Order: sequence, then C-alpha cells, then structure tokens
Amino acid sequence: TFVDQELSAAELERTFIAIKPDGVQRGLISDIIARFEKKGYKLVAIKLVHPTKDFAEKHYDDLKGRPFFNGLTDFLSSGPVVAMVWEGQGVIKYGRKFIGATAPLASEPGTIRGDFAISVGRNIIHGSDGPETAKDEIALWFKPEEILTYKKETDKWLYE
Ligand code: IDP
Ligand code: MG
Repeated sequence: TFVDQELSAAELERTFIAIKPDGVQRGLISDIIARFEKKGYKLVAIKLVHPTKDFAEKHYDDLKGRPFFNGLTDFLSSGPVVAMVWEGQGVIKYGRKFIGATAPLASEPGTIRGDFAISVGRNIIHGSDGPETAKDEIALWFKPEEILTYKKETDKWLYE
C-alpha cells in the first residue's frame, strides 16, 4: 500500500523558508505557515532564531557588494526570525511562487509578499531560489538532527 512505499526523491525535495523580523513583528507567522501547510507541504524543521550580523552576512553572502547589503544584514539580524525547512514535491519552485516577486508591489495578489508587504526591504519572507541554495541554506541554518523525517497519514491523499 502507499503508506509502506518509500517516498520518492521528488517528494523529499526540501527548501529553506524564513519569516524575517518584520513578518514576526507584524504577527504573520501563522498566516505564512498556514499557506505552506494547507498546500500539503510538510514542515520538517522549525525554530525561532535571532541571527547575528555575521550570520546574516553568511546567509546573504551572494549579495555582498550590493548597495543594500549592509542594511539588509542589519535588518535580518535585528530580531527573531522563524527558520523552517519545508518538504514536498516541487517545494523549492512552488515556495518561490507562494512568496511572489522580490518587490512586493510587483508581486501578484494572492502571493505572500503581494498580500502582506509593500517595500522591498521589508518583504517579510525568504525562500531558497534553487536546489543548490536550498541545500546550502538548510545546512547553514540547521544541524542535521534538527531536521525530522516522518510520515503523515495525509501523504496518501496528496501523492498518487
Ligand atoms: P529574494 O528574497 O526575492 O530572493 P534577493 O534578490 O535574493 O531577493 O534579495 C534578498 C533580499 O534583499 C530581498 O528579499 C530584499 O529584502 C532585499 N533586497 C533586494 N533588492 C533590494 C533593493 O534593491 N533594495 C533594498 N533591499 C533589497
Ligand atoms: Mg534570494
């Protein structure tokens, strides 16, 4: 039966999602989590972290040298962040669709940034932009033992 099957590699795809300090302060944690949860994605790791400036610079390493880098890393390290790993088929790409465009005013209504944010420097959520960054970001934010593998009864209603 399905429940005894091993999950396929696609179903085990994982992405790193973070609710930035503005999303936490504005009380948007549950709205954001609900969207991933209701889609059918599986939460496999979660913690509240207050990143240091140094850690924020590591996270945004690829943006070093951009004019907004200092403000961005100051902001990410300004308060608690909800760090998560979500798992499921297509979760990296679909997670980005859920989030919307980098600039909230360019994000469609129905997306997280489209519905809840206005300015690019306060766009409330981060999501990995591809398989390589997902792998690197998960490894940066989580120890392997903090990421759980488990079955949900609903898996069989989500995947055929
Ligand atoms: P992403 O979060 O949609 O992947 P990136 O280009 O990776 O966008 O940039 C990371 C973060 O840096 C953005 O989410 C946004 O908060 C901030 N950012 C990007 N471009 C600008 C800008 O032009 N001004 C201010 N902040 C920016
Ligand atoms: Mg990015």
